Amino acid sequence: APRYETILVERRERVGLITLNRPKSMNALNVQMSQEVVAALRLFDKDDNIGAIVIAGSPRAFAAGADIEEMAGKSFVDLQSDDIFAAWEDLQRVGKPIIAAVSGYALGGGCELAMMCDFIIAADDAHFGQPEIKLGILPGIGGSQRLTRSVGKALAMDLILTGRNLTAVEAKAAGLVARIVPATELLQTALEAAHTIAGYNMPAVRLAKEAVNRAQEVGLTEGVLHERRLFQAAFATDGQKEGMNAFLAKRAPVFRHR
Ligand code: CO8
Repeated sequence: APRYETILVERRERVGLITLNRPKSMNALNVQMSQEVVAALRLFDKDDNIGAIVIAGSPRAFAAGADIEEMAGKSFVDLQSDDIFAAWEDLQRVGKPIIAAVSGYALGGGCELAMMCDFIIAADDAHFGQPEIKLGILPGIGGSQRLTRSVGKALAMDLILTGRNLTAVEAKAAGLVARIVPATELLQTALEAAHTIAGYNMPAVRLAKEAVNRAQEVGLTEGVLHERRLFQAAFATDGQKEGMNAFLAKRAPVFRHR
């Protein structure tokens, strides 16, 4: 198994768990961490024994942003030629669902990483924000785009221009967060949600994720057409027969893992 320095990687039955682990800097996202997270995700995505993935942080911070120490001395040309945060875009190529389990601070790149996951479960003590403006910069890992799509222009402008944070309750009301749970129950809740997903017909799970993501990219007519084709494709899987036959026979379905 690969050796990681900035993350912890575990398996809990059919769930892959990635824990961001740079406690001295509130899980600040550096280049090494981006490479390790993406490498771990790729291995889980290819592994038939894994059906869903959880990315978690620590109680104090999911991640307090990109590593300011690492970034501070960079020039425009450094960023342009090294494109140090491009690795995060590989999250988009993971076909299995990824849940962000957010407690404490999810700021800047941390909020952006959470938004790149498929949905967010937040602890009641979570804080979300894009405070880059306070550092003289702006969001750079998709925050201006994903936050705007998620919560709308008014609130996205407010957060990105003032740098203020949202509480978990505010983030839930705005549609950024799917669920809020007590901090002590966060990891268990996220693992249970992932475990539920991992028990379903995997090809259908991938198709469902693709269908919802399509809604972020295209207009309604195109999106509905795309969904129709994906729906039809689900009927080419063993799991569709199993799911429906089990329902009709009044028994629990047993889905294969591929
Ligand atoms: N980078 C590096 N170190 C950090 C970061 C960070 N983002 N956040 C916290 N730390 C460090 C602190 O420096 C401190 O280190 P030390 O103990 O050595 O002094 C340690 O973590 C603990 O932090 P605090 O003492 O500040 O703890 P508090 O509880 O007082 O405050 C906060 C916690 C509110 C989270 C505070 O640390 C903070 O405001 N952090 C910075 C948040 C921020 O501005 N994030 C945005 C970063 S920019 C970004 O994400 C841009 C992404 C796009 C880049 C694309 C480039 C191409």
